[in-house]
Formats: sequence, C-alpha cells, structure tokens
Amino acid sequence: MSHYNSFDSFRTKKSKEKKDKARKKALTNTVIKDDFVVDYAEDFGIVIEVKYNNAYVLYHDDIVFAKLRKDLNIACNKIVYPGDKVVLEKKNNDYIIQNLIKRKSLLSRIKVDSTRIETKGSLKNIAANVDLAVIVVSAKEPPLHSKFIDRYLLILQSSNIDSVICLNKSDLKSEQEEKILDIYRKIGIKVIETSTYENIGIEELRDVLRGKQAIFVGNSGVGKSSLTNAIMNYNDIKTGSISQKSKRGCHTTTSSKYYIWEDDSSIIDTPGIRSLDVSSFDIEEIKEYFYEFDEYKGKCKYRDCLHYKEPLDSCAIKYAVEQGKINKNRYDSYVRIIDGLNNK
Ligand SMILES: Nc1nc2c(ncn2[C@@H]2O[C@H](COP(=O)(O)OP(=O)(O)O)[C@@H](O)[C@H]2O)c(=O)[nH]1
Ligand SMILES: [Mg+2]
Ligand SMILES: [Zn+2]
Repeated sequence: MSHYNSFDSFRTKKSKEKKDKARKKALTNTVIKDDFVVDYAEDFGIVIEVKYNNAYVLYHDDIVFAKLRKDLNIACNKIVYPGDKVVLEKKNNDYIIQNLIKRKSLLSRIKVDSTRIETKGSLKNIAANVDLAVIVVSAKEPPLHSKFIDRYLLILQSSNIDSVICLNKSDLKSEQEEKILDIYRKIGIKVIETSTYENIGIEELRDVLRGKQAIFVGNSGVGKSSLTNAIMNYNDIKTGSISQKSKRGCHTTTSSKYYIWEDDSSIIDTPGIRSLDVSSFDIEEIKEYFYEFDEYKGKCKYRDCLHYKEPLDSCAIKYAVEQGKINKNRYDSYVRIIDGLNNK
C-alpha cells in the first residue's frame, strides 16, 4: 500500500468512490421512484420467489401472492428479488407491494457497472440481503475446477458478500479434489465437506448458516437443492408450517427460492448459473480481489504492473507463483479472467 505513488492512489480512490456511489444507487434502485424504498417498516414480508409480474411473499407465517404497485410501471422481477423485505398492502383481495425496505446487499451475476446503472436489463440480480454465500461445488459429476470457484469468489467479493465453499458429494472425493480445496483453505476461505447421500457435514453446514440469510450458488448438478432439502428436514417441528409451505415448488429450478429452516435462518437456493460473466470488471479491481496478491503490493518493478504480460524478473507476483508461494491454479484463473477482458 505505502509504496503506491500518490497520484495513482488518488486515482484509484477516486474511481473507487465513484463505484461505491454507483453501487449504493444500484442497491436501492433509486432511479425508479424515490418513495418506493424506505429505511424501515415494522410490518413486512420476505420475498421468496419472483415471477415476471408478481412475487410470492412470506407474510405473517403465510405465503401470499403479491403484485407490484402499478405506478412504478415496471416488471416485478426487475426490482424485487428473493430475500427482499417488502411492505404489503391489502386491496380488496389482492396484496400489493407498496414499498421495499432498503437492502443490506444485492448479489448480481454481473458486476454493477457504474456506467450502465440505468440500463436495468443488463444486470442479472439474483438475491437481496444475503449475509453469506455458500459456493457449492461437487467432487465429481460435475468435476471440480478451481476456475469456477475463482469466478464466483470475484462476483461475491464485488458484491461485498462473505463466502464459504461447500464441497458436496464428498463420497466421491479423491486426492485430486483435496489438493484444490487446500488452495482455498490456504487463502483463508472456510471449506465444508458434505455428502447428502451419507449425511456427512450437514450439521457443520447448519452451524455456519445459523442466524443468517444465506444463498447457495454453484453450477447445476452439484447438489444445491439436495443440500437445501437436507438442511430443511431438520427441526420440522419448530418451523414446520413455514417450511412445509416454502417447500412448495422445490422441484423446479428456474428461479431462486427462499427457504426458512430455523428462526432467523434461511437459504436461497439458486438455479445453476451457466455463464459467469466477469467481463465488466476492471483489472485494478480484479487484482484487489485476489487476496493472496496483497502481500506483494508495491513490490513489482513497475507500479502499474498487471502481473500479466510483464517479464518475470519485473513482477513480484509472477515470481511468487514460480516459487510456489502463490498457487498456480489461482494465478492461471487470474490470467484467464484478464484475457477475457482483453478479448472483449
Ligand atoms: N454422489 C452424490 N450425489 C449427490 C449428492 N447430493 C446430491 N447428489 C446428486 O446430484 C444430482 C444433482 O443434485 P441437485 O440437488 O439437483 O443439484 P443442483 O442442480 O445443484 O440443485 C442429483 O442426482 C443428486 O441425487 C451427494 O452427496 N453425493
Ligand atoms: Mg437445484
Ligand atoms: Zn506484477
């Protein structure tokens, strides 16, 4: 940090400020209508699933079907997401979403780009108010690749959401997968191993999820829905009514769904995400999200080093990779992501 040239750090700071501002704006979608977002409301429901023009909302221990306030003149799935807290009003027999309570976080598949805020269509928002993301991967079927994890991590970090990794299908695990998991343990990310078949690690996963609004992300087929079921089956008595109701539609995987499995503890199960578009990130930001680069900050010969095409003897990061101090898979992911930006 201290090695940074002052002009550079000023510039970085400026663009960061701009980005933070843009992100804040996107969090509440204030572009839409000023009075839609409120700071607080005593009585609210939680959105569990959103269709094009309406939403299922968990409200007073019941699931109600609600439509968005007409005057907003926008499709429901463009401004509310699973996990959102909304204020409802009953008009005749219909529930209307009158207000949205200000979000804590908003997870977007594509980074919130400061220049494209107004083009809401380009942004794929997944869930709101997430405290913790569980990146679910499987040992086999589909095979484990660190590049997926790295892309998920990038997206989650840029949304400011804490993440843990859950390796499911641990019944199929071999040495090879163990090595990949070690990469992440070494950079300080918690790894939980589970098997829904053998009922392994489920209790540990519950401990991590307890008291949080969590989201399961990961490629299709890794076991997100199976894990959601495994977590839900526990403690049927306590949350029985809600959990039975929110189990509705469990088989479909086209949209994200919200499940409460214990008081104050919920899971958002997401469908498989096919492409993880990280092309709207900028290199400066990507560098920051590779935590393990931190300790080499300012040590490259050129202060604007991208740790990319620069010669080995000028780049502290490349040297660290060569020395085995930074994991090669992670560095390769970094290079692939930068390659992707340059080919745009
Ligand atoms: N071997 C093994 N297979 C599992 C495990 N958990 C889930 N599966 C299987 O993996 C497949 C995909 O599971 P699903 O929960 O639908 O994955 P999702 O697409 O991530 O929601 C199903 O055939 C499950 O039976 C596990 O712990 N071990
Ligand atoms: Mg699923
Ligand atoms: Zn470098």
